Formats: sequence, structure tokens, C-alpha cells
Amino acid sequence: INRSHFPEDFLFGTSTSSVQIEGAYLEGNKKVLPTGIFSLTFQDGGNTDVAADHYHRYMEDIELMHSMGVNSYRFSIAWSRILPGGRFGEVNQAGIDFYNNLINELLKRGIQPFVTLNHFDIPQELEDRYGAWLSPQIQEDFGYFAEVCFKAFGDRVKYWCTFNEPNLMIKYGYLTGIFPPGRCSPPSGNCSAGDSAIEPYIAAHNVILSHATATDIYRKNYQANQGGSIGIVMSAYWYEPLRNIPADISAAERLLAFENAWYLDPIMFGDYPPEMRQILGSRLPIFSEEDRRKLGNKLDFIGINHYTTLYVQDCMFFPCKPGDSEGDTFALTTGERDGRLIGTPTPMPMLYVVPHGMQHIVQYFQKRYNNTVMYITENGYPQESSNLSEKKDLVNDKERVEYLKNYLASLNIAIRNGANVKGYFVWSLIDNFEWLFGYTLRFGLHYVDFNTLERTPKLSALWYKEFLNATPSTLRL
Ligand code: GCO
Repeated sequence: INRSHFPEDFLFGTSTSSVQIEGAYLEGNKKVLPTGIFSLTFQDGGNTDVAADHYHRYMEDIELMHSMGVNSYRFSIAWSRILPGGRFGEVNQAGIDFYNNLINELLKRGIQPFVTLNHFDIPQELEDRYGAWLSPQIQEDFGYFAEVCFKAFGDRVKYWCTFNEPNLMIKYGYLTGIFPPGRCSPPSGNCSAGDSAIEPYIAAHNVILSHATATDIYRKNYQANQGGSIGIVMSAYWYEPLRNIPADISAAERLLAFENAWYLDPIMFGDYPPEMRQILGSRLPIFSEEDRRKLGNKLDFIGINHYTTLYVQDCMFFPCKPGDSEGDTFALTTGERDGRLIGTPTPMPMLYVVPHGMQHIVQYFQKRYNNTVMYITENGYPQESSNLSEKKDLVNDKERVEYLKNYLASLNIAIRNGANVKGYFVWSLIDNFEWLFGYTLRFGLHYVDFNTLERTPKLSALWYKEFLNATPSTLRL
């Protein structure tokens, strides 16, 4: 499989996010990190103060992209670099300058910037002042931040993602409590905070309306002149029924609705999916008249972050152990049951190699959302890295090459079946800070030595270059 099997104007790129690569955490008038907790010390003693030092090495990183021959790059803008105080007032020129330089240098190499406005991080002040996503106040603040970015960068940026994986951000931040701000709600997690069990739904409600607010601003004031498009990125697993019985089949469908349609149905069709309302009743907020006017047909594309597939087991009709199901979904996921593995395990828990999941998740979105334009905004493979790991083994990442090849082949089938997919981004350009795993998992096409910060292409970077440089004529040779 290579580039020539995909449409000619297809975007091929790599993906990163600000917190995970930039470092320079207090430089350029930036305020202490995003919901501070992301600066916590992780198991290997790592934090995000330096990360991959991309803030100082972005020129070198652009060269890495250029030498692979990608035509686009997905990255995120740190809200706290642009508005360190989080609120109206001073726009931080140092932050604007950093992203301007990055964008200009990318364009000089023919690389299209594909920009995410929120990749989990927010200015701490918004959390301190009003509880961030729990307050409707954030809708206006997010709209303001988005507008500052459209104004400053929109003459050159043609692809905007409002949110990265809000489904995961809310689930981890407000349901299980393993991400900032660390709040949790029953039925998941052993928690005392947020015991109302409605916090995740309130926070998500505000995310959805924040997306709509930013999209309205873009469409009204910028899109006609700037000619770009705007969408949202979901963390999208594929799910397969564990047993071939109706209960498990509908559990898998229910879980997909709880994870994706939770956000995409209101944005596209104006209300939450019936599957959720049925279970949650009045715990699911209601959109007011005014909210409703903002919703419906509120995106130009869907971004899909896809890594893996899991089995799903019903817990509604065949109750699982208490606390076992995924939140309120009455569904239990697993990669392995009675010795039956869904795919090859990887060093990341619950990440199995199941290439055909790519085709299925894409076709699910194709069908449910009328074949709206889609981008695969992330797809990638983790390597374990301990103090004893050797660079020479880590750069020889054959498993990643196999993974990428097979997932791209599966994506290709979906496209041949009519799915309107227009681009694909590997997670990630370089090894970086992997949230809960710190620096112990590496997703990069390039190896980063976190002592010297030196970058080295892995086998997968060389493979991607070959994949991208193939033309029908080199193929025939
Ligand atoms: C995301 C992802 C990335 C991760 C990647 C590997 O939310 O977009 O969490 O930031 O690093 O998915 O887990």
C-alpha cells in the first residue's frame, strides 16, 4: 500500500499536541500549565516542563516533516500561551509570534497547518474562577479564544479542529477522575467528588455549546474570506460484540452512541442521541431554545482518532459485576475473554492491533452522519520505554511499520466503499509526553533522547517517506 492508492488531494501528515511536545512551560509569558495537574510528576519522574522542547526546536521538527514528504501537520495551540490569564484582556504577543513562526515555516515547506484549538489544556484561571467546563461561562471564553486564533492565523490556517477528543477528556476528567481536574462521578470510579452523577453530562453540554459558539463565529465572520473548514475530533474505538447475541450487539451500538453520538448528534442534528436519553432520562441536560438555534449542521468535517477495537459485553440484561460497566452505558469492554484476544496486544493496556476496526469505524461515521467529510486525525503505535530500553531497539520499530501499513490498507477499503475521508495523520511526529504514562510509552516516528533532546528517525519514518514518495511509475519498476 502507498500514497498512489489514495485520492490525489489527500492530506498525509503527522499529529502532535502542545502540552505533549512544546515544553518551555513558563516561557514567553505563558502561565503555569493548563489545569496544573498535567505538570504532575509521573511514574518515571517526568513532567511537561521540557517535554520534547519543540518550542525551541520547531525548525528542526519541520525539517523532519519535510524530509518525510508530508503535506500537512496537525498540532494544537496552547490556550495559555495566547491568553495566559484565560479571560478577556491581554492577548500575549509572544504566544502569537510563536505560532505565527511555526505556521509560516510550515507553509514555506508546502506543509498545511491543521490546527486544534483545545487538546485538553486550558488556562488554570478558568478552572479556579468558575470550574471550567462545568460552567456555561466557558462557552463565551472559548469562543473568544477561538476568535483570537481565527483573526491571527486564519489567513493561513485552512483547517480548524475545535476540540480534540472531548469524549475522552470528559470521561477521564469528570467520570473516572484520572485526568485533570480529577473529578469523578458514580457509577464509575471510587469517588466522593461530584457525587451528583451529572457532572460529566454538564461538562459535555458546555463543550458541545462551546464548539457551536466557535463554529458560529468562524462561519459568520471568517469562513467566507478565509475559505477554511472547521470540525471536531473524536476518540473513536471500534467495538465488537463479545458474543453473537442480540444483547451484546446492542451493547456495542449503545457504547458507540455514548462515546461519539453524545457529541456529534447534537452538533449535527440538534439533540442528544435517543440511546442516551433512554438510559439517562433527566440526568442528561436539555438544550434550551436559544441553545438549539446554535446546533444542527455545525461542522464541516469529523476528525477520527482511531487506534484500537475492543469486545463489548452487555451489562443491562446480563448484569456485570457492580462498577464494571463503562459509566452509564451498561456495557463492559475488554480486549480478551477466556483466552480469546481481539488482536495482538501492544505495550499500552487496552490497545490491541485490529486493523479492520479502521474500516468499520469510518463506515459507521459515514452512515450515521451522511458521509460528512472525515479526516483520520490520529492513528499510531506505542512502544514501551524503560531506563533499560536501548535506542537501537527503539529505532527499529518494525511493529509500528506493520501496524501503520495494515491500518492504512483497511482505511483504503473504506474509501473504496465510498467513505468521504480526505486525510490521515500518524500519531506522532516525535516521541513525547504520553499523559498518564509520562515518557514510558513512545508513539513517535522519530526517537527523542530526552536527555539530549536529539531526534533520530525510526524505521517507521523511513517507511512513511517511502510510502509517501511512491508514485504509480515507481511502483511499476
Ligand atoms: C489524544 C491522544 C493523544 C495521545 C495518543 C496516544 O487525545 O489525541 O490522547 O494525545 O498521545 O492518543 O494515546
